[in-house]
Amino acid sequence: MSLIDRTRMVLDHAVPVYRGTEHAARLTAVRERLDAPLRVAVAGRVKAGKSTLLNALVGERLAPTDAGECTRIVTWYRDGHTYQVEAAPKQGPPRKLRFTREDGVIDIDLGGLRADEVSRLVVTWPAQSLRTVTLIDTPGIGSLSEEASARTWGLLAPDDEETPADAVVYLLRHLHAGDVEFLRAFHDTEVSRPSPVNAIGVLSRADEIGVGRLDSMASARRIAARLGTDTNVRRLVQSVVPVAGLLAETAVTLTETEVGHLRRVAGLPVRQAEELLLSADRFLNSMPELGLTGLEREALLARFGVFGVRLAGTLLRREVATTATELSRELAERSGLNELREIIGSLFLERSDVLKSRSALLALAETTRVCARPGSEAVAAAVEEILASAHPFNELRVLSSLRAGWITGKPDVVTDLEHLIGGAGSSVNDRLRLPADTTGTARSTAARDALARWQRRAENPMTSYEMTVAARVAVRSCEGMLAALERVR
Ligand SMILES: Nc1nc2c(ncn2[C@@H]2O[C@H](COP(=O)(O)OP(=O)(O)OP(=O)(O)O)[C@@H](O)[C@H]2O)c(=O)[nH]1
Ligand SMILES: [Mg+2]
Repeated sequence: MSLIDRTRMVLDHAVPVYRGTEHAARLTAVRERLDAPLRVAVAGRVKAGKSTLLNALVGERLAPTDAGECTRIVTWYRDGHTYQVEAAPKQGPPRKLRFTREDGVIDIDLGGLRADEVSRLVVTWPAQSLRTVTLIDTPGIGSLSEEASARTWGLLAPDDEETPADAVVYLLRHLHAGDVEFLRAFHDTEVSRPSPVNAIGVLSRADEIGVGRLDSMASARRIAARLGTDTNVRRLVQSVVPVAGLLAETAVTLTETEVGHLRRVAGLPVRQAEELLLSADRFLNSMPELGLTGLEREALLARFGVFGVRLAGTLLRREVATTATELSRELAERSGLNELREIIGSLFLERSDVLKSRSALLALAETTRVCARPGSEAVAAAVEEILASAHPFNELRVLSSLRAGWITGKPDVVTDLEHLIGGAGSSVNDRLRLPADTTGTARSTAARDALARWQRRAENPMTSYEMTVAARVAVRSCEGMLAALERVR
């Protein structure tokens, strides 16, 4: 039986046990969540670019950026049939809120509620990108106000409540001591402690790293790679990718008017364009013959940043992109958005059943701990049994132990192990480190080789205890892959 089915079954047993208690509604919600999209929170320090990146992932400018009351409220963006915004006040029943939309940006009217009176907003929005994932925007952690930070903290590292997020995309502008502390608290859960299993790091506002120079993304990539090998970071997030969020958001919402304005910049000789873009100030105030008004220039800067204007201008001038559609595609690729999407796909979405089961079982374990009832002991034992024995959880535990440095070995052995257990994506080809289009005999041979290799390691008396335990898990992973390949044949 699959992990999610086992989880469903134990929840089905638990619901009647807690019927009539204050926990009943929560358990029903936990049960329903198993069939709903994965919940991914976007978190990070104040002004790290969270809302902007969320918009890029959705493909629409839904989340408010910059100022405004709503940036201080945890906001869910989920798919649905109608456009709707609902507030869950701390006191009283949920209520529908009015909203307007201008230039694609939505503006929510809190209807007299203060941000600190609202525990969360739920925006229901029909969008393809929200079919498989519900995105949660969170107030910045840090200096805005203690209360807003506390809300994000409560969402991601709850003590006695269900964890509303199954996974987190954590934005770092530069690594800050507060980030490490925050991620630690988030990962301080029972299944895997500390655990990088459900967190991805994003080096955000990547365009600003090279102060808007054309090679900014290359610099950001180097820094992200370095962060990704830092032991402190590795034990907290699975990998770190650089993303220029503003450019990503603009790329997926690009308008013909904007492209028209960019063509003016592209039409300049290279030297002049470079001079014009030496600083934001120059771009706004010099070269009246450019044919763009002050407002138009300001709008371009707000949407693209200096880096984006420079990059888009260059792409148009060199005819790497000639239409709005081509430009949008190029900018999305170069902003790092596609890479982030792929990583979210392979590390979160392909594994969503495991991550959802994990959240559900942790919530259930917590309920049985705080409230004993006739029958609750059996439920607790069943939960414990799944958490301790289900193969996907064993893989997650090995992954966290590897990342924490508790399992060590030669670098190529560690890399092999990390891939086999799904640390870089859970498809068979990701696990076997094969090109995405590999199929047939080449793939089954690779799986059999991996099985033989890890069986030898598991049985070798010279292998350390920790590595032996890990090797047994890898053997199970290989057997699972072979069985799956057998089924598709
Ligand atoms: N240059 C540049 N600016 C960005 C980027 N991402 C966001 N910004 C700008 O930074 C400001 C804050 O962006 P938000 O997306 O609101 O950041 P946030 O993390 O949601 O902020 P809070 O919710 O208030 O903590 C806005 O002015 C954005 O336009 C980026 O990748 N590059
Ligand atoms: Mg925000």
